Amino acid sequence: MAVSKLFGASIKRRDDPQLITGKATYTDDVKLHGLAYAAFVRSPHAHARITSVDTSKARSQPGVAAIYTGKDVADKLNPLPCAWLIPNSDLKVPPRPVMASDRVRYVGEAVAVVVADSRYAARDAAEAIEVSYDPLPVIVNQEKAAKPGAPQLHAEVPNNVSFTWKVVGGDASAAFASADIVIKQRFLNTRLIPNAIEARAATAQYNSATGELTAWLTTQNPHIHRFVLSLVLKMPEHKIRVIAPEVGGGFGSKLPVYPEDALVPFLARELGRPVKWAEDRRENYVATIHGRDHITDLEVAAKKDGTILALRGVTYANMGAYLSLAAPGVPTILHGLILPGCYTIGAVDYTVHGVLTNTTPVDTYRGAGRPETTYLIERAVDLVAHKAGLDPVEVRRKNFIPKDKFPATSVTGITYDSGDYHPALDKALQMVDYTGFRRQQEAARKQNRYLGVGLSSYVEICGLGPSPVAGAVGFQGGLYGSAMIRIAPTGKVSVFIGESPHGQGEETTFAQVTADYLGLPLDDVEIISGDTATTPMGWGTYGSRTTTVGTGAIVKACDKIIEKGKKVAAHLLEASEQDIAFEDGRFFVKGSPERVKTIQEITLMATLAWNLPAGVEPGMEVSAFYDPPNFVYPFGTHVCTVEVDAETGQVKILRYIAVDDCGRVINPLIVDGQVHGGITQGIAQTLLEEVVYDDNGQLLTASMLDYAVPKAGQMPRYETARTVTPSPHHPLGIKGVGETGSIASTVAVANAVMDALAPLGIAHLDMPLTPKKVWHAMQGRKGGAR
Ligand code: MCN
Repeated sequence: MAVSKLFGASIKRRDDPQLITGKATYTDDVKLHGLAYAAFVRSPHAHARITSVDTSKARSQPGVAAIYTGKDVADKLNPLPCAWLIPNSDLKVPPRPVMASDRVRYVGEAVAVVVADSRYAARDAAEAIEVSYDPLPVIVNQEKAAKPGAPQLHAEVPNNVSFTWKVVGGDASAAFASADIVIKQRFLNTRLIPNAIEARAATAQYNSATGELTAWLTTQNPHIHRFVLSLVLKMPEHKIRVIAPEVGGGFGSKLPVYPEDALVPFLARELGRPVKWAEDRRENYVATIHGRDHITDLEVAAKKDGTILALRGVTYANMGAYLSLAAPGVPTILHGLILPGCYTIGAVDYTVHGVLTNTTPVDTYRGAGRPETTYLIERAVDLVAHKAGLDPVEVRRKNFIPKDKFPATSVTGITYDSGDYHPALDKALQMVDYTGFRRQQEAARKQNRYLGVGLSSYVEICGLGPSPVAGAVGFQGGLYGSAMIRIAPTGKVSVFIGESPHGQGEETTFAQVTADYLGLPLDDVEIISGDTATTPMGWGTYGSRTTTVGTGAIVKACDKIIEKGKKVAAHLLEASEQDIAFEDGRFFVKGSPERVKTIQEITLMATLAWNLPAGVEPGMEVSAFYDPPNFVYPFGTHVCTVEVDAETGQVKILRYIAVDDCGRVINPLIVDGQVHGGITQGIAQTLLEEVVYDDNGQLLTASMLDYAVPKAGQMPRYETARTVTPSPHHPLGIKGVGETGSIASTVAVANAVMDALAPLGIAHLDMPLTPKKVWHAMQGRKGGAR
């Protein structure tokens, strides 16, 4: 079936006008009669015993409707589950109560909640609650937390190690024994705070007559939230409706089910009154998940000619104080399995320790595990090049998995569906004028100016499904896509999807695919998502999966419509079904194009059901589920050029070029937008952002004044291009793109800075590459000090 007219067109996102004119409805905009407001009391200690909670003063404050402490809810609510139970890892999941009752384990953990008639009354009363704490020793560093004698967080997790996961393939020892070059390097992957424009919120209403609960939540996956809420609230799932209105940006941080997501519905049920809570920014920084935070010791074995033989390493992944919903899968399945990157590497021996510390829980942040991998492997490639005296381009070329080897199974056991890495690299080099830049760099060095060029050739694993693999790797859910298509009698189409886009643009791209496939005008197709009462079961928007699994389901549903339409058309046109063709929204008799019925006419006849062939049901409504046969593996090369100022250590990005391959592209404008956003997040990690805790577990970067969120003026102009290698197993050849920018960019910039500093003998600096850090590193080095 042709999808060629709207598919590939740069159509502006349909949801933008309402988003940018203040007309969209966010969770905090939901207004309900009799609404009460919740405010949380949060622990100021990173680790302490709760000795008493005195709510008496708060209870007498004006407007207070109710107060609940951790103890009050302990029997009424189940603990929050962890839903990625990675096998063969000795995983220990400590219980995570929705509110702490006897012990707090990170600053920001909720201890009590007040419900009052206004936000302000709730806040004031929360401040009047007196909690006494008996402080306990604190540990924030994951490597130290795993050492004997460290403060212990949970009785169920000895030594704070919640899992140890290994991926081993090939013979790493033999490879290291035969290597000409062995590189050992420690890499710190900074902890980050996801900064959605809107923080989290929850609004809930309980109908005691019907026993039905409606929860408006800032969620990327309403069906997962409903599933988990039924467990935590001890309520039947069909009595819970979860609605995700506009969520104000998620970036992975709105995937987990949080304590407040359960508590606010609980409060509405208890009080028989609707309740709302909206996080403020300081609360957001401690109560919403953080991302990344790895300490890795990596060894690389290579030959003199740049051939990479093996990788060996150990990572300590900081999980925070509890295992958040999907957290164990991030530094393991989504990180370790893709460690060889784009390269034919014969051996990997890699261990990940997931360690609990007195910090905010860490979970999925854009790229989730894969930016950490790309950072390791692409830094490693540059270090090999450096040591072997080779150009980093040559080392990449030498080790790329050749085009004719796809589908290629890596030594870590995953099968890359397709790939053709050289053209993306060639295009990036040509766009940046690599040889020209090297000449410029040479000339600049003679004047003590530090120019650098950094490459990042990445491959990533996304389009998350298939479901049997999800089960095999311990993910406690399915990973298929779903679509229900309903055509109204007048030919207008509603497509209900199980995924829940929240800024990625599928309202537009999915309409493009459906309209193209069914030969309908774009404006006649509407995409509906984000409400468990109206949409089919789906597993949410994350892991750049929405488009691959979602369009897979849409295409299947469209095929069912066409199949039914052919039966009705054959009957009405008095032809046999085999003789009916469908093209461009028209059913016609092959060879007699004048004997024709439009899809609108067929839909009307199917809906009226006056004259249907035997065995055909009335209506034009179908649903389909699509479970992909494999993941998809987008790839590309990003290249960045920088100048480092020797006087100040300031890194200036001169050019940033992204050549991505996400298979066939539905909407180039939207794909560019996704790439731009991801690159910005990646560059910010390299140059600006860093979560800092002190040794007492106090978050020092607890506001936007202290945490360096990137600003538009700090970012360069992005130059984007693409190669197209369709996914061989996806019906439309699509691969995901929502995270590629964040996966590729961090290390492109880091490599560029290290390339600039190479004449000073600096091989590696950890992120963030702040002026202070860079300037200090340059001091005392040949030509570096001024
Ligand atoms: N697309 C396309 N052609 C392709 C691939 C994708 O036209 N070959 C389009 C899609 O149809 C969609 C967009 O590009 O409009 C991204 O699609 P996809 O790659 O399927 O990614 P998801 O929709 O699953 O989005 C998830 C991804 C993730 S994991 C994070 S985190 C993230 C991101 O998307 N969070 C975002 N982008 C975000 N963008 C916004 N505005 N807000 C967030 O919270």
